Amino acid sequence: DDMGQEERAFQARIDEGIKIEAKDWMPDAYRKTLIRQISQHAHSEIVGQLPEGNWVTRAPTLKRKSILLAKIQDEAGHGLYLYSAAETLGVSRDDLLAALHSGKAKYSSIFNYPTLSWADMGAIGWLVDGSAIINQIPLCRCSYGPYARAMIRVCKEESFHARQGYDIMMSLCKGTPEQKAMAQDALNRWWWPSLMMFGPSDAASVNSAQSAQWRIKLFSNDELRQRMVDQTVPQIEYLGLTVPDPDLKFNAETGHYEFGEIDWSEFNNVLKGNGPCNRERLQTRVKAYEDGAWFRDALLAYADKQAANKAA
Ligand code: FAQ
Repeated sequence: DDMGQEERAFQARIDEGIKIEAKDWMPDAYRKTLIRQISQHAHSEIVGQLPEGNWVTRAPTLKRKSILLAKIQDEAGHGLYLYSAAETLGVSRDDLLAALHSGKAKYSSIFNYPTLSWADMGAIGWLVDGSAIINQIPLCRCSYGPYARAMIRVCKEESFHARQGYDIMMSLCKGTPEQKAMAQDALNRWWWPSLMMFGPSDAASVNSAQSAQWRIKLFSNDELRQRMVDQTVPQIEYLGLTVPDPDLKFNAETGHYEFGEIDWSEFNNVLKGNGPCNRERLQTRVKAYEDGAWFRDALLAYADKQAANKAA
């Protein structure tokens, strides 16, 4: 048995469903895994603002524009929540941001695809936030307290996002033939990347077994992906649209949809930084950070002045 006594007690607490808190003892590898996942998640929320940000000035109505703005601002809030959760594990936000800006850190593959039409705002809310919810509802019960608690509010907001996305799709599908074609085109382009959000297949997922033992992962990548397909295909049918997968079929015995092979070479390529928008997304983030330097400097100068006044 290569587990020390401390580690055995730690695992026993996890098995009992007791939350681990920031100041509790934890194995180094547990801390590292959480920093990895929570920071990747935070970066995803921040970079995830960019594809939709492209459409704020082109929203078709004032109402759609205010909803889209609120949604994008929610994502910024989720990012800040998650950076705070990561900081409880002893990393600094500056270091996490530096890793993002240098291209070292990962963020979700999905945000490296372009948003070509207004229908993409519908498809993202519906499919991307929809997938995010399926992945994140179980995280509300994960073993690390600060992460689990952050997920509760995040999931409530994601539900609003998913509904606003489906509402855009419904309007387009009830509209002119051109509008319905836009909706179908957006579904065609976002369907497979949304399935890739859940990560590699269970057979290829290097982190899953350990994360499951630590109750960071309560369901596997493939289980959650299947849930997404089962939940979404009836919604596609309700819209009168077609699933862009010739192999899709319902298995009445299992009660699940069987679907075609995911193009893992595309997924791996996006992870390597070679997706359609990887470079543009990173450049935009770095520029936003650099353009904000004067503001961070001013905040620090103000804080220093307050501290000096207090000391005097
Ligand atoms: N993209 O061994 P596994 C949102 C990496 S939702 C990029 O299976 P793990 C809301 C993975 O990091 C999106 N990389 O890894 C929103 C690992 O690399 P590493 C964010 C991916 O961690 C909506 C390697 O592949 N949600 O932002 C992806 O056990 C609309 C091997 O994979 C979360 O982050 C991918 N799709 O499972 C915002 C949820 N998949 O680190 C704006 C929390 C895998 O060893 C607009 N995260 N990789 O170098 C998780 O649940 C997990 O981290 C998984 C991956 C399930 C993503």
